[in-house]
Amino acid sequence: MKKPKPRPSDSRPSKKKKPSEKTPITKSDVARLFEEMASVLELLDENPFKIRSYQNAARAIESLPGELGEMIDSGELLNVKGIGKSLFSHIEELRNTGRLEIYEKAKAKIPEGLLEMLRIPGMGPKKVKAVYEKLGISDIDQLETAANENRVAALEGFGTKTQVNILYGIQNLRKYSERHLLSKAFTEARGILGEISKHRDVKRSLLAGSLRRIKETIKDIDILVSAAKSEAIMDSFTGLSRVASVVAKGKTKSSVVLKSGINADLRVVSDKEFPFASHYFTGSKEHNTEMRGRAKKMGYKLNEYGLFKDDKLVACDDEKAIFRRLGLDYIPPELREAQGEIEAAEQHVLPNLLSETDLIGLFHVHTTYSDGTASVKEMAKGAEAMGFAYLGIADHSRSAAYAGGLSTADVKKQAKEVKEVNKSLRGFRVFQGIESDILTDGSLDYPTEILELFDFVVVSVHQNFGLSQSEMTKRIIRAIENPYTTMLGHPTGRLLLAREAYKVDLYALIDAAAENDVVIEINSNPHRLDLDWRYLRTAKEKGVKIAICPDSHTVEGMEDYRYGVGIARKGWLTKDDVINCLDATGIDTLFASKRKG
Ligand code: DGT
Ligand code: CA
Ligand code: ZN
Repeated sequence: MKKPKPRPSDSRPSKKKKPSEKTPITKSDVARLFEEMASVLELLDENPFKIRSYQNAARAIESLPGELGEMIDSGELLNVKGIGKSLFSHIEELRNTGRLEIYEKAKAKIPEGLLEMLRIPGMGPKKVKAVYEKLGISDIDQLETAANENRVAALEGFGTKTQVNILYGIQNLRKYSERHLLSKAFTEARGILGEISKHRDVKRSLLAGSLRRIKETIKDIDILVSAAKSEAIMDSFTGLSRVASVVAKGKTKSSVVLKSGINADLRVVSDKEFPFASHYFTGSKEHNTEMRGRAKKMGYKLNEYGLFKDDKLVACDDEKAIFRRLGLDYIPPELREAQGEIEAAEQHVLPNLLSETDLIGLFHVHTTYSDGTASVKEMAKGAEAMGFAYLGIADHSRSAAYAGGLSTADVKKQAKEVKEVNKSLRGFRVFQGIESDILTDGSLDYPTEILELFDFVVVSVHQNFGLSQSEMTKRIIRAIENPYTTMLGHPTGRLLLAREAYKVDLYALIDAAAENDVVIEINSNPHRLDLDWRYLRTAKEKGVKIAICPDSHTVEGMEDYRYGVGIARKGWLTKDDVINCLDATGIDTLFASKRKG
């Protein structure tokens, strides 16, 4: 790689990477690292054969069946095409030490900003090299400036369209790296709260902010505690083992960056202030603004320190008391989004929100018949152990070859197995469903005589995401109209912070679902949370029923239903809106009515 002439802005210090915690190595970790190694070597103008060998190895490892660790120990990995002795020893090194020396060395030879540019969709090593060598661009900020100045389009192999895509990609990257999945933030936040709330000075404690409101993605963790004195609490917070660096440490507020990359704030207030602070820091900002406006109209002043009348504090023991003072029913945190919750609370018409204990069963889980890791019986027993009375399995259909979709023979074999499991597990019921791909023309993935064997049919889009909005909408509506369709799976296909939703008219899908008695799922996998909560009230108003679906591929993954319940609550749903609250007999009736059309 040729060094470009330095530009004045090149002197900016590069950000240091945070150390990451050691976890067992997975196939995708190794594949990702080999892919990155290939890119680094390409940036360094290394031998193309060497580059290719890393790329091939990455692909080979990604598609390996079985446990990587076992294959290393048995040496079986050496028999895999594309994994020679030296790559094998790299994988061993990675597993044993958590790092790969030659990768670290190669990486050290190039500016860190070049590697970051590789994360922009469409910016492969060739393009990164071109902007570096020809324009002297060595990080994302410089690339953005150059693209805005129209200097990138002029490069050979780029053009205006690429330049626009680069700018769009940079925007997305920024948006995504600023936020975190709800599940990841929750895991961290609960861990911190668990430790902090044990502190002897702490009276009350709470996770506030977007986490408490169950937003699908989270910018930062807001923790609030009440205590008479804060120093020792702040010391233990900033000294937690999950803390990577301390941004600020004060008497009332401290901010840290966690090793996981998430920022966390801790605020300590007096116990008298706690209810007001908890309301304020739960937000949302928009809800707070409306509340403050209402208070003002009623002759009060409301802020994070209290509710005041003529500058005198109106004492409130908890949030409920604040709402009551302002003539409102208690508004659950999930609803505090300025979506009409204050009016509803005033008129005493807030919904009686769904709770986790209302659920009697779950739908849409995968088994070893397709890409799940547990058998029908293991999944059923897992659900039973979690307190459920039934489980609707739904493996992938035959077109989903990448996920081991079921052939018609598999379907019949599984039907037998489901029958046996139902006989052996008394008082528990397995429903045999299928997650049928919606083919490009909107038809389902099996002929009628197979479709009618299932208790229920979930229909989902898994390929051909690039259709126009009207084509995609037509395609999915056709699937909804299929008389065998029971349920629409992950209606937008989005992967939070990773893949945009495909273009589709969700209101038209909701109308079609209402007309055809098709249930819509809340895919409760924290990467999806799809249908989005913002559409749930429309669905409910149109009479569409909702199913909480963990879409899990493991027994433990079924626990994700809790996120689905959170999202359902956020969408104002009650137990009457959610089919998981029917007992097995109710589900039988619902599914049977569908099959008769
Ligand atoms: P995010 O972006 O996922 O962190 O979302 P939040 O809602 O957690 O936002 P954050 O962390 O900036 O602030 C926490 C809460 O504090 C927010 O929900 C409402 C309250 N808050 C923060 N800034 C303001 C403000 O300028 N005005 C009002 N009324 N409330 C605020
Ligand atoms: Ca926050
Ligand atoms: Zn799916």
